[in-house]
This record gives sequence, structure tokens and C-alpha cells, in this order.
Amino acid sequence: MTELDAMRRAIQLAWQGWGRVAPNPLVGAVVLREGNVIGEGFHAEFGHRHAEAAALEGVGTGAEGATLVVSLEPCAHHGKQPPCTELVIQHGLARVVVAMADPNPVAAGGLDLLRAHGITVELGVMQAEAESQNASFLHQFKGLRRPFVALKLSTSLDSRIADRAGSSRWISGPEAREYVHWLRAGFDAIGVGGRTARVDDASLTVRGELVPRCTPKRVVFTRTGELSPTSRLLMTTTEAPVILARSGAGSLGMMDYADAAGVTVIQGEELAELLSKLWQSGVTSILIEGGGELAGSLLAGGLVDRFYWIQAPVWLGDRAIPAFQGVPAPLLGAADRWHVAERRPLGADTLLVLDRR
Ligand code: AOF
Ligand code: ZN
Repeated sequence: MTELDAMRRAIQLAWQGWGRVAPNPLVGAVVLREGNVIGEGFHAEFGHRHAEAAALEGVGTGAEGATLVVSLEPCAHHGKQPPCTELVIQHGLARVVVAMADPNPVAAGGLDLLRAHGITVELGVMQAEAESQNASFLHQFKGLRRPFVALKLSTSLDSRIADRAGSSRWISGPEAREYVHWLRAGFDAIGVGGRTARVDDASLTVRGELVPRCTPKRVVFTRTGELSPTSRLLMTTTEAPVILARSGAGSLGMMDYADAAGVTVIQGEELAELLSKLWQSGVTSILIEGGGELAGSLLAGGLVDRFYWIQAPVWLGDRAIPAFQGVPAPLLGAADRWHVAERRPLGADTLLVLDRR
């Protein structure tokens, strides 16, 4: 196996920490000796063993002179785990190949330390893939003081999120719905607009195979503040917290029973302020699942970091509900071009993952 293949494997292994390690990064590692894999592992659980330690377990003296291929710069700090650099040095590894540097100032500096011990270091192998995998971890160190915002929409070929009668069940197929439950598990919160919460009456809970370490909070962005006391969201507040994010005076009716229903209310002038309040309350990432008004406002406000687009092979026509409302219309030369991070089939549907440049 080449070092490049080993890095591909390390990144693939790292995905197994999805839903379990956040806000820490997804990390995978492979130990190579003369092109053979002699150890591999990943960061499986927040606060637990790092990927390097998992990969080196049981390798023993076989690691002497071998190469460690790891998707993140080995840490140089004593955190919940001892420094991985120490482990690498003790095992006598000769070479360390890394995809991306650690943006966490507390843990960084590992590569310099390894070099100082005579270990050869290569940084940047499959860097774009590793950075995309850890986009929400990287986001935490950008100083934006708002959560990593991902927009997930299932649309028709003509970018409609519901038919002309307002029904969105089901645009996409079972494979896509399974994927969305997996996706939800990796976010601190799931958000929707008020109208979508009312019309779809979705529960926004995680009901897939993967059980998240922390149950995502459910956030409803609304101007009026209205939510029916018999809605699925309010009937399930014991399963997962509900936050009502209000950006307008609206009616106060909801406030009367919000407390009793176990709903937290946050108030802000506009979306950016609501997002920063969510950040202050510990929400580091949020997956927004519609509707068109909220999606359009977030896009127009430059507040979307990533877009998960599931496109189903169906036409819904002009009178169906558009995926985005209120997005400005730039001329082609001035329009933002997004970076395609992933593109693959989900049953009959197509998944496109796009990152803002
Ligand atoms: C690595 N390998 O597998 C991971 C790293 O509190 P701790 O000890 O778990 O440290 C968390 C920090 O360490 C985290 O913010 C990130 O900078 C780094 N995570 N480092 O060498 C790993 N998960
Ligand atoms: Zn470490």
C-alpha cells in the first residue's frame, strides 16, 4: 500500500467517529512498514484514546523505523489523553505523514516536535479531503462566534422542496432518508423554519443506526413564535430539547406555554444574532433542513458554510414550493462558485456536498 492509499484508508477509518467525537476532530491513522499495514485505528469516542494510540496498539517493536500515516497532526499536549507525539517518539517511528495541521493552539506544535527528534515529517497529503471531513472542527477556530451552519435540502430536479399542495413526503427515497439520520447524528442541533415546523410537523430526531453521543437539540427559527402545543416537536421535548429562536415581536401566545412545554426561547433581531446566541449556549454546529424562506435568508446572509443537496429524479413544476426564496440574483461572472466536496448516488437520488469557498 502506498502512503497515499494509507491516507485514504485513515480518512475512511476516521468517519467511524462521526456522531461520537464532536466537538473533537475525526481522526484516523495507519502504520505502514515496507508498504504493509501493521496497525490501524481511529478516534472513536470524545475524550478517549486518540487515533495514533489506537493504531499503535499491539504493534510494539514492529513500529521501529516504520511510517505513521495520520489524518491530523499528532497532538503535543496533555489533554484528556497523553500527547501522541510522545507515543510516536517512544515507538521509534522514522516517518510521519499528515493530512492537515491541528488548528487547536493548545494541541498544535506536534510536527515541530517530531522533526526535533529526527523524524521525517510530510504535511499536506489529501489535505483538502481531511479538511472537508473536519470542516465543523476547523470552523471552531475561525473566530466567527457562530455555529458551523450546514443546509440540507431534498429537492426535485427543478429544485422544489414540496409539491404544489405543500407535501414533501417523500421527495427522496429510503437510502437518502437513512443518510440524513446518520448526518443528523454528527450535529449539535437540527434547525427548521417556523412554517416548515408547522406544515411538515417533523420530529427532527435521530432515528438511524448511529446513536449520537449528544442528542441534537431541535431549533425552530420563527418570527411569530407560534408552535402548536400538539406538534410532534412539543410532544417530544423529553426526547430532545427544543429551542424557539425568535426574530420578531409576533404573538406572545407561545411564551405562555413554552416553559411548561420545556421549550427554551431565545430572541434576536435577525438570523446572525440568533446564531451567535446559539453558539454562546454551546451549539457548535447546526444542520438546517428548510424551508425555502430560511434557506434563502441564510444563503443571502452568507451564513451557509456547507450545503448537503439531495436531488430526487422527479419534476414538481412551477407552482411547487421553491427551495430558496429571497436569494439575490448576481450576474454569472459575479456569482459565487461552491467547492464540490462530494458527489455520489443515494439509491435513485444524488447527493451533492458543497462547501463555500
Ligand atoms: C490527535 N489524535 O485522534 C485526536 C486529536 O482532550 P484530548 O486529549 O482528547 O485532546 C483533544 C484535542 O486533541 C483536540 O481538540 C484536537 O486538537 C486534538 N485531537 N489529536 O493527535 C486524535 N482526536
Ligand atoms: Zn493525540
